Amino acid sequence: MKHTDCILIGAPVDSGKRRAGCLMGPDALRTAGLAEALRDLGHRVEDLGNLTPEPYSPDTGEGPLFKPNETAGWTARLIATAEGAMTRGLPIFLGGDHALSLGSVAGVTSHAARAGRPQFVLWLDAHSDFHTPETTDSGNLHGTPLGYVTGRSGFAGFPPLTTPVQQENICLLGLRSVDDAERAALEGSAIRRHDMREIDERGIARPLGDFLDRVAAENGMLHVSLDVDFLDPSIAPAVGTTVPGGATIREGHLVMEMICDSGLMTSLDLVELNPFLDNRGRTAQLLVDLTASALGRRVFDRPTRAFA
Ligand code: HAR
Ligand code: MN
Ligand code: MN
Ligand code: MN
Repeated sequence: MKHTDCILIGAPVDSGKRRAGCLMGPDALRTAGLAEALRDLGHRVEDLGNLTPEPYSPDTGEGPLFKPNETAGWTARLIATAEGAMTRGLPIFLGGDHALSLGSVAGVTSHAARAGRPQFVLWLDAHSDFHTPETTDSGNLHGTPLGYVTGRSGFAGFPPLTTPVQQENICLLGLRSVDDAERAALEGSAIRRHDMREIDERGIARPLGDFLDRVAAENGMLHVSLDVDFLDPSIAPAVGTTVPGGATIREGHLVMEMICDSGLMTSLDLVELNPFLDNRGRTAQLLVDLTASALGRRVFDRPTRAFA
């Protein structure tokens, strides 16, 4: 297992939805021992502490969107931070709600473009997060990161996107809550999408393996965005938007183990953890364990993709 320079970036973004608490996420992940778990695997770990948004004009509360200016300030800060971190190692963004991925994904994608490599995105989530400010019913911007990074219109006031992610380079895994406007837009797109029904029928290894093969074939960079609600709420209760019928502990670990075996992951988000809703830290601990699996923790070494 090759040793990696892991860069922990606290992003206590809490402006992407109305229920507060994700601002405590980065410190919960630290308390659960994220840095120690990665060091135990032989990696170097640097913790940049917690970011703040770039200056923004106060949100007035008027209009359909919740805190658009604050979220735009976070997006600008995260784009710049992601671009810088990518030159030094593997950034791990400690959320914070999923609005942080407007910035993390846009930033790593602009770095990939400069390096002349295609950016791929694996989205592990109950939701598709493909809204725009014009299609969202809730006004919650944590439902819009994939709309922003693919270059959909309606993001006035946000940093202009230098490089959109190509639709066919995005894979959604774990879907079980998709709004009508998102479904219509997804069906007209080249985004790969796998709902829980398909995972029940075919297993999670096949769609993931096919996607990882494509990333490898195109020498791509791979950003993994792990939303806590990808997991079933019975094992990961600390999230505001629980949807029953999610991934099991083993499905979560298998995804991370396959990502590790592929050697392809270049950046990672851990998002939507709301420690205020947790049960004795078990969700934070599970995220630490899943991250450890993605970076080499295992019971035995075995041939790559023996099961594919
Ligand atoms: N689609 C719904 C909305 O736009 C719910 C979005 C919830 N998103 C997250 N992250 N929790 O996936 O409001
Ligand atoms: Mn999400
Ligand atoms: Mn979600
Ligand atoms: Mn909605």
